[in-house]
Amino acid sequence: MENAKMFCFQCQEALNCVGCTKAGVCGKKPEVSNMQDLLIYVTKGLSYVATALRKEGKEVSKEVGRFVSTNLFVTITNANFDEEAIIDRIYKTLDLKKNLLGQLKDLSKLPEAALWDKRNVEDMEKKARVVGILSIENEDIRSLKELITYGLKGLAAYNKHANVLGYSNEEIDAFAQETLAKLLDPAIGVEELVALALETGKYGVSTMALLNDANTSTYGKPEMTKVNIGTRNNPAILVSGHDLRDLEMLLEQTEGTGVDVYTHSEMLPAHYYPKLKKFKHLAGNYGSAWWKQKEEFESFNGPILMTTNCLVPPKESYKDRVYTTGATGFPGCTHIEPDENGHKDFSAIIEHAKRLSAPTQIEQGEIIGGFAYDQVMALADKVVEAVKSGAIKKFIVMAGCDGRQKSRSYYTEFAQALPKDTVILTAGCAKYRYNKLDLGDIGGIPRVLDAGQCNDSYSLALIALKLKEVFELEDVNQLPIVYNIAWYEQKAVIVLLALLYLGVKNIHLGPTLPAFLSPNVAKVLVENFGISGIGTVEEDIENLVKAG
Ligand code: FSO
Ligand code: SF4
Repeated sequence: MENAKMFCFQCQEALNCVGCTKAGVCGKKPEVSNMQDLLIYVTKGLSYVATALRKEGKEVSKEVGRFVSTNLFVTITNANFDEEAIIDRIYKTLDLKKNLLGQLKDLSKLPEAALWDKRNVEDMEKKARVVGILSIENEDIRSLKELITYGLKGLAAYNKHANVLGYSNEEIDAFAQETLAKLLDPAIGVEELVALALETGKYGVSTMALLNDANTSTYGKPEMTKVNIGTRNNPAILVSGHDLRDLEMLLEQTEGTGVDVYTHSEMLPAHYYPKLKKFKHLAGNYGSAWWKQKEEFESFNGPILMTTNCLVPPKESYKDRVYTTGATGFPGCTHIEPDENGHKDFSAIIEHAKRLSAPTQIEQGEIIGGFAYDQVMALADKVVEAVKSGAIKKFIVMAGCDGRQKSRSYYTEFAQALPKDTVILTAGCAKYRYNKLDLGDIGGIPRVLDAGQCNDSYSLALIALKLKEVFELEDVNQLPIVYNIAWYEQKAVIVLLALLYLGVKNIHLGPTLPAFLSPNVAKVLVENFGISGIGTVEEDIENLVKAG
């Protein structure tokens, strides 16, 4: 790695399952990757100072929590490719830290990250080269510190979505900052880090619960909904990412303008919420998972609003139609900032849509979803009866992410090969591998139950805990539920840590195990939690589904 221009191994597509060293497989350039490393470093410094202030009994404002969350979110895979935007966040972080340092009584024993403050790009580049992932020599410590950092990135993303809806939790913010501060400690050991990883999972559960609360209180409880996947004849805007508040503001501003709005990828579950689906011009869902966007954004014809990841570097042919907001960014694409009240003005994108043609239809029909906790509980009698009668023999949790690697066809083949007395519980963009297959239903219960976005994996965990109660079992692992989870980026890491914290064992994780797991750390996960990779479809159907 001596001559590497960058090093990143945070996602499932890390080059050769080792790490990206020249440019990211995702399209992230070395300068961006390095500045993201520096942003994480200064965010740890800021978190250290905030934690020290709390220890002195002083109050740390909510703003610090929001700031830390946004910084972490900006560095998530496929969120922000704009070096200038990242440098700007570094400056702002240094300003905020300076301000907090001024309130701190005891300035002795502060780590370098808490004091470092250089604002010229040359110094920043130099520093960025020495604070990256490989600056930690011991591979097990590095592995655990990165596992926790990635978990915190996922947690931050969910926290941010809750924050924009007016929901926050001081304990979650304080935990994230305290943990980031601990990661600066060169003496922290393996045992402490393993415990911290699990604690991160615990806070992952709280954050997903907070977001669930924010979403359902604001938009109502998701309900069974059929979503149109064809198109209408009006000009339209495509909304991708996960931020429901952005979608809501856009729906309000497009109402009565003659411009339709379509969801894309992880925005699909917006249709399941009563207060969002009531908008008549929310016309349907266009396309599939994030990685197909190069073709789908082309044929959509209208402007696209990226509210969060996953953004793929846009082709020149449609780049002028891509708008970013929130944590996302791409050089040359228009970025929409909120005003001081969080309101975003989407008039430019709406006017842009009016000048363009309606989307080209690429498919027709409907998909069904909205099976989050409350909807499944409304069907509980049916579900319990089907399990008792043997009509449903097993539930397979196939939540997580989709990705571009060919090996992911495993998930489509696995879904197709499942016996007809099984039901898939899904959430996240992983669903696109099988949500358009005609897998039928069991006594009116669809064989693919989509709970929603990746964070709605929380709902799947709640369903499992409820079934444990109904069937009077002692352990959630005694249920006829198996876990075959596909991961891609860091939100899947917090979902995984959350499931481990909830006591779920024997999770199969694919299509490959994370590059950031050292052999020893992988061993800990195998021995303590029974985590394993995937095999062939035939082997896995035999071992996971038919056995036991
Ligand atoms: Fe997918 Fe991307 Fe939702 Fe991720 S669109 S891959 S885990 O951002 O967050 O499921
Ligand atoms: Fe490579 Fe993934 Fe990092 Fe992008 S996010 S540089 S693909 S490891």
